[in-house]
Amino acid sequence: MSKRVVIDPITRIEGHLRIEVELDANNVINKAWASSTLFRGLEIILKGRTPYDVGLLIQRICGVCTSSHYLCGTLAVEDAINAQVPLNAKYIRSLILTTLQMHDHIVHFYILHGLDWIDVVSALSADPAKAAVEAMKYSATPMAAGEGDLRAAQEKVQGLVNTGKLGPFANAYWGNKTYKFTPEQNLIGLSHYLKALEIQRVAAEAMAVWGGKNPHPQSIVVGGVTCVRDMLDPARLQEFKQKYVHVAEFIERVYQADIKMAAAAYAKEPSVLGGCNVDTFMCSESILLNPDDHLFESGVIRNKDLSKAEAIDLNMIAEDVTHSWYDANKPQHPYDGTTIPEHTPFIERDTIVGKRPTINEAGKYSWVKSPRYNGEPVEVGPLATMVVNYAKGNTRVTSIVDEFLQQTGLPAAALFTTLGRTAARMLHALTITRHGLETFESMVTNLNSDQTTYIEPTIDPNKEYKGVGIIEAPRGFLSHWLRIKDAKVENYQAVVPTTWNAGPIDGNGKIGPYEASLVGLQLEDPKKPLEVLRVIHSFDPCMACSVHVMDYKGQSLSEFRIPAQAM
Ligand code: NFE
Ligand code: MG
Repeated sequence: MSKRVVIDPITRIEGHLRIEVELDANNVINKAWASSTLFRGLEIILKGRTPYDVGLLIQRICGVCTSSHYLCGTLAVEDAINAQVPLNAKYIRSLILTTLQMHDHIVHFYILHGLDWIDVVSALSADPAKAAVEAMKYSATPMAAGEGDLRAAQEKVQGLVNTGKLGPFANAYWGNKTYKFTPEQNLIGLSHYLKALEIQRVAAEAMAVWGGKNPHPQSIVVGGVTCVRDMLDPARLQEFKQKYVHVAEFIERVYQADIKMAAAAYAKEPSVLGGCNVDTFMCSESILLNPDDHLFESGVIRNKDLSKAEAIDLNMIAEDVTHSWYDANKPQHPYDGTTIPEHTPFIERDTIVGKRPTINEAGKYSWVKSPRYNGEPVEVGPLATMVVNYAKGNTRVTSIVDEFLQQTGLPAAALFTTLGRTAARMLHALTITRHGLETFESMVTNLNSDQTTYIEPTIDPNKEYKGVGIIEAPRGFLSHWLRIKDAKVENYQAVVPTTWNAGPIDGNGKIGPYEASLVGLQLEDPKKPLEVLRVIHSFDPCMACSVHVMDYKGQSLSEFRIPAQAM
């Protein structure tokens, strides 16, 4: 008889995500459903607003990919009205994205995903001297991994254990058999987790040099940027560079080393060697290095074929809401997309912990829509960027990926796994880290002869416009689609990376990346489904911000329902 397991909330992500799986007699997942349980309606809020405010309003979609929606919304307006943007502004925007990617990937691997790989309890029994020797295997210049550093990290966490208040380390599935690091490797990972808390702050500060603050920078406007004084101040330029180099060192010496350690320790762990069951991958162009060159090219690959990539045809994008809590009778291209909430309840059924409300998979079950490309589900994110650029023969990518595969002894096919997805994010960060300063140098050179940062745009109230903004956010391909009428926003649709990956089944019965990634996964213990968390976390989910309040035992204290028309 099949068994139903409900995991809600999935923690260490942004927002609300519920996963339900059905297990066979051997605890192998044969079906999985992903549900986002919070409606927000930012697209509706924009209607009737001036296009000049789009960026500032739409950036509130998210506090994690802090500047993605700000920039993407601004680009959509600029595309619509054909605004000219000076080269200096393009460089600044690119630098903001570069530091966002570095920040986001570090926070993801260490704070959100790391404890799926690192068993903190095991780290407490490690020998710090032995661990320091172990760390030398994965980096010629380890950081926060000397014997003294490791002993200090161990004592810090042991101190938490002694007080009985585990803080961020409470309520995890410690001791699960699919943890594969030795105690010494776990201690290295734990020390780097603590170091990452410090480094992510530096990355946020680097972004704030140009953005004014973080999260949610303020310096991007339709037609350019406003951080003129910072760009022209040698002290600010140097401050940025120093912070950048500080973070880059962590990515080179720590993040890279830990992923190599994980690739070695987890090379035979079945639960991380699947988890990639959608065949199409897509990414956009990103990171402007000079007027003629982006670090990453855009494209699509199909059938996991690393030998060829196609150009993206934006007309092939449509969002299906057959199983999403919206009203629409056919897939919609985002220029004409609607956001009409239509919520339906969960249904009671047996689960492994008794009768519970569960997803009604025959009906609607998620606030996430299901974007499709030419009718196919698509995985987006750093893995997509790396494999599309690998297929295109982008030598900045092939050199880094080939070096990693050669050093770890993994075949290229291993990229299409949970382990590969987690490794690809590090490789993405590493590629950016090694090239991001080229953008900075191009800007400094350009400033010698051109100090333009803004060209005033115009919007004709008697004209209708439409435009799209596309960028590569940390979680992947992001597009914002806009129509303008009477100099106001007429329609707005954001098709977000997590929407591509987390959407429910579509009207043709095709399942999206999250749900597909879980099928075939075997669980050691259905009541401690660490394997599910590890697979889902490898996508770096970002749902929406929370409105529920929980007490420390996980009891729901209250629930707030906001009618859609009030948003
Ligand atoms: Ni809210 Fe985001 C990124 C965007 S969502 S984190 O990256 O766009 O997938
Ligand atoms: Mg949307």
